[in-house]
Amino acid sequence: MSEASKIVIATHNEDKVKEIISILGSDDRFEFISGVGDIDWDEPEEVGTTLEENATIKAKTASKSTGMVAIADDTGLEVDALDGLPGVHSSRYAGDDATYEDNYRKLLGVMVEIPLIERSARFRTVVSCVSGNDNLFVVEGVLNGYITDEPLGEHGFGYDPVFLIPHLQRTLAQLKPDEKNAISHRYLAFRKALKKLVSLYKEGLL
Ligand code: ITT
Repeated sequence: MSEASKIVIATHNEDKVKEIISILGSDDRFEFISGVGDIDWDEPEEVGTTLEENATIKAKTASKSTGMVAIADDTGLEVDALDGLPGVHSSRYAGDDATYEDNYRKLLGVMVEIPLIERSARFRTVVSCVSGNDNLFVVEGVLNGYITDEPLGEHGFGYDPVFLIPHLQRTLAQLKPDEKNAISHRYLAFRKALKKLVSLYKEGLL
């Protein structure tokens, strides 16, 4: 049996790493290395104007500084009533040092006059996989929902307490980690990514 391919998960966000590792599961063909703690790599500036550009910037930075294949996601919350904001600005919506709570409180404040029926939104995750300067693939996952008028639930992270899944009538933060990871935007994107990795592996390209 050939050696496992080492793949760096290029994020500095520990909450994301936990979800990604759990979604990817264990596979003898790959050794996934956490971008938080396991290796040293530069924090790239996310100067792109799209999720795809930013995911690729993160993956390229990690791949170049480690010499390994790297996989990164960039995720944004797109609110229809706000023309897709906060989108690529999701992590800094309430300012450079904003906490998760600062960001969702700002969102609730901005949307205070908007009725529930008009509060549709989606999480979009774009995953980019890079080897050195070569982009191997880009895939995405989307989860549709609504923005609540108050935070509910204590699981998850980021905007999860204000993101309602209509058919469950619960926010993402009211779902246990396994429940979120079975339906989420990140799940949908990383399962597609895993299929692509398996194909590349079988072709001997990893
Ligand atoms: P890295 O760039 O190091 O990967 P980040 O926190 O900046 O970490 P993203 O750009 O992908 O990660 O995500 C932007 C923000 O969107 C993130 O800080 C959260 O506030 C929010 N977010 C991302 N994924 C989320 C999720 O699954 N549930 C709720 N909020 C999420």
